[in-house]
Amino acid sequence: AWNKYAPKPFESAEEFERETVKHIETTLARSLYNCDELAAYGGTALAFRDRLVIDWNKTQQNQTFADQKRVYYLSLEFLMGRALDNAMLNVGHKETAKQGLSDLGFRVEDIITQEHDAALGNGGLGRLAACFLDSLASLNYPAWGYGLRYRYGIFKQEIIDGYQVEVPDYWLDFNPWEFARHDITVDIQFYGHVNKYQDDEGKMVCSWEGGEIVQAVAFDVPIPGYGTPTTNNLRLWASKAASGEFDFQKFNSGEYESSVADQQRAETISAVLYPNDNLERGKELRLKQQYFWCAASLYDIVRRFKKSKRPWKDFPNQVAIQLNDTHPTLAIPELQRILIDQEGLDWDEAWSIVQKTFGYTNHTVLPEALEKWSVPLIQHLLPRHLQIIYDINLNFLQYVERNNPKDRDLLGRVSIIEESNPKMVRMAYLAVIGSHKVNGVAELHSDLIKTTIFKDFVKIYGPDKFANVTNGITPRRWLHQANPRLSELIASKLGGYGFLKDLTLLHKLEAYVDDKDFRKEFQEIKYANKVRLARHIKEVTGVSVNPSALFDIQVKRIHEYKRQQLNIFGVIHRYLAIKKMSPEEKKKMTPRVSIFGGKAAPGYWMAKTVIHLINEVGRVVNADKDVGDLLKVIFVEDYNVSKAEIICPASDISEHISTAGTEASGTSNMKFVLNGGLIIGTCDGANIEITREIGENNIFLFGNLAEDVDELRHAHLYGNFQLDKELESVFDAIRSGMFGDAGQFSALVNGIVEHGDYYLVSDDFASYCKTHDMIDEAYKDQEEWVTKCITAVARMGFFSSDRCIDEYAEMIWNVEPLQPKADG
Ligand code: 26Q
Repeated sequence: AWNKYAPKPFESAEEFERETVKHIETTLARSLYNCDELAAYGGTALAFRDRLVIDWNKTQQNQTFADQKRVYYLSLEFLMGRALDNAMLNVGHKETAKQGLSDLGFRVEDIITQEHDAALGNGGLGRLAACFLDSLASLNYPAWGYGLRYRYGIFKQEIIDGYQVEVPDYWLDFNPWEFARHDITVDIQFYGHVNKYQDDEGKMVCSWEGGEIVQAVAFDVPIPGYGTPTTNNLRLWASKAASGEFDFQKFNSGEYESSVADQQRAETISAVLYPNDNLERGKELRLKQQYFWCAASLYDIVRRFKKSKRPWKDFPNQVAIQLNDTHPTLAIPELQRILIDQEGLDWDEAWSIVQKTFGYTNHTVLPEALEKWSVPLIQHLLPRHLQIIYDINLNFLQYVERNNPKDRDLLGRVSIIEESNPKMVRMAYLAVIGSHKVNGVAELHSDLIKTTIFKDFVKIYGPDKFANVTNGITPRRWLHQANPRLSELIASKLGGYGFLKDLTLLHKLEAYVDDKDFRKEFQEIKYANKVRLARHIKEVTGVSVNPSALFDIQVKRIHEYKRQQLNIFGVIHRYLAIKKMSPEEKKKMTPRVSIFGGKAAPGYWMAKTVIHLINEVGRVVNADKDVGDLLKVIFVEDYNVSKAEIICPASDISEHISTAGTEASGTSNMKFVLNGGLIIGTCDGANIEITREIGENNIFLFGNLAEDVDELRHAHLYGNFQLDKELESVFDAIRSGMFGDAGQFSALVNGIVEHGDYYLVSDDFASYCKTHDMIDEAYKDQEEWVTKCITAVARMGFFSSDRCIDEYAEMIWNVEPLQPKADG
C-alpha cells in the first residue's frame, strides 16, 4: 500500500528516533544537545505528521475521483484541543514512539502536554463540531469542515484575587498541524453598491460593485479517522489585505503608513474569536467575520463543483452544507446571489437548489442568543445580500398568505424582517426558510423549538421539516485518550477495542457488573484519576484535597441558565450545616470536594460575580479548621479541552443543573458518565435521554420540569412567592460578610430575592439540597455505587458522535461513506 517514496509506519523505536531527531535538527534547526521537551514535541509531531499527510493526500485524491456527494460542515468554532495524541492513536505506533522518546530521555505524556490547545471555540457548540469531524473521518464520510483561522482563540483565564482576568491566547507561534495554502485565495467584497442593468438578452441583472476587497487565504488541517486511512480536511480561512496595484500605488506615492494600516485592518477580520457563548451582541466585525467565511467557503465549494462540469440542478446531489447554528446563515443569500447574479440562473431554479443544499442545526432557545442583525448594518456592509433577503422574504410571505389567507398576524410573526426601529433581520427564520431540514440537538430541545420559536413554521411547512439528532461525543478522545486505563480494562473484557468504533458494544460490560476483579479495577482506576486531578489542583491552587472524598464537579461556561449559583449556594448551605455539627455528626458526613471550572464572557458581569463568589467561598472554607476534609471548594482556572481530559475521568458526581428547558443538550454530561461518574441533574437537554438509557436508578434527578417554568416565573412576578427558607439563611451568611464584602454579591442575591428569580434557583433549592443528601448516603455504600457506575457506562453506547453522524448522513445529508482505497 505504501509507494516507494512514502514514509513507512515506524517499524522500530530507532526508526522513530531517527526521523524525530532529523526533524529536530533540520526542520526545527535545533541541536540535539539542547533539545528540550518543546523541541521533542515538535520533532515527534512532525514525524507523525509525515504519515498523516500521505493518507490525507490519498483521501483527497480518492474523494475527487469518486466524485460523489460531499458534506460541508460550516462552523465558526472548532474546539479541537490537542492533536498529537489523537494523531498517534489514528496513525498507530504510539508504543514505538513511547519507546523512542524514552531512549531520547523523555516521557511521552510530558511531550504530549507541550502542545498548545487549538481553542477556536467557546464551549459545547465548538466542541461538538470537533467531535463531528472525528466521527466523519472515522466513518469514511467525504466531508470538509470550514471555519476561520483566528489568530487568538478563546482567551486564557487567570484567577487573580478571586477575579477572572482575561489573557490573550496567541497560539500560532508553532503549529505543525496546519498547512498554509497561499495559492488558494478568494477575494471577498464588502460595502459598495448595487447596479441594475439589462444584459445582452434584455434580462434585468444586478451587479454588486465598488466597496473594498479583503483576501481569504486557506489553511488546511488534516483530520485523521480512527481505524481507517481516511483523513479529511478542515479548511480555515485567514484574512489578508488584497494584494494588488492599489498597494503599490500607495507605496509609491509615499503612503507607506496608511498602506500598512489597511493591511492590519484587513487582518483584524480573522484576528479574534468572539468570546460570547449563548449571547449575541450585534457587532459589525462579527458580521464581517460571518460573511468573509461564508463567502470564501461557498466560492471554494462552487469552484469544486464547477470542475465536474455537471448541470446546476445536480448541485444538491453533490453538495450538502450543514449550518452550525445561525452563524453561517449568510451562506443562504450568498449561494442565491452566486446562482442568479453570476451564473445566470432564474430565481426559482436557484432557490430550489439553495433549499435542497442547506440543513440548519439549532443549538438554543434562549431569546438573548437568537441572532438578529440590523437592516442598516447589512445594507451598508452587504447591499446586494439585503436585496436578496428582502426578495426571499417577499416570496415566502406570499406563499404563507396563499396558504393561510385568514391569519393576518401570522405574516408579521414569521417575517424575516422584524418591524422594529431599526428593523432587524431574524437570522434563525432565514435559516429555517433557506434549508430543507432543521434539527435540534436533544429530544426535549427539538420538541421545544417546534412549540416555541418555530411554532409558526411547523404550521407553514409541516412537522417533517423539523427533526431531532441527539448530540454525541467521540469515544476516541473522551474515553480512550482521556482515560486510557479504563479503555484498556474495557478492551480486556470485550476482547479488543472494537467499542471505540461501535460504542454500543459497551453493553457487554453489564455481564461484569458483579465480577469482583473487574469492580475492584474499575474503582482503582477512578481513584487513580482522582489522584491525578488532586495533583493538578495542588500544583495550581496549592490546596490539598483528599482523593477519597466524593469529587463533585461542575465544569462548563459560566452562565446564569446553567446555574453555577445554585451549586455554590448549595455549597454554602453545606458549610453552614457542618459548622453546626457535633463531632459525632461530622463522623457520619461524606467528605466532599466541590470543583468548579469555566470561563465567563468578558462582559458578562453576573457570571463574573459567580466566579468571584466561588473563589471567596473557597478561600473561607478551605482555611476553616472546623471543616477539614469534610468540604473543600476548588475553582480550576482556564477550563479547556485538555483540562477536561483530566477532569472528566475524575468525577464521582458531575452537575448538569440548568433550569429545565434552557440547556439544549449538554455534552459534558455524556463525557462524565462514559468515564464512570454519576450525574446530578435536572430534566433538561440530553439528561433526559441519558436517564432513559442508563435507568433512573443510576442518575440523581431533581427540580421542576420544563412544563412548569412559565407558571413559576409568573408566580415570582405576580404571585405570593416565598423565598426558600434554607436559601434565605445562605443569603444571610453572604450578607453578613462571611465571604468578604457583601456588596459585591448583592446583584446576585437580589436577582433572586427581588427581581423575579428568572432561573428559578429558589424553586429548585430544597430539592437540590435533598438530592445531595441522598448522594452522600448513596456514596457510603460503595458496592451499590460502583454497580451504578458500571451499569451506566455499559449503557452509554447511544451517545457516540458516530451514531449522531450516521443519523445526519441518512436523514439530512443523504450521503454515503466512501471506502478508502486499499492501495494508493
Ligand atoms: C452569536 C452571535 C455573536 C457572537 C457570538 C454568538 C454565539 C457564539 C457561541 C452564540 C452561541 C454560541 C454557542 C452556543 C453553544 O455552545 N450552545 C451549546 O451547544 C451545545 C452543542 O449542541 C449544546 O450541547 C448546549 O446545550 C448549547 O448550549
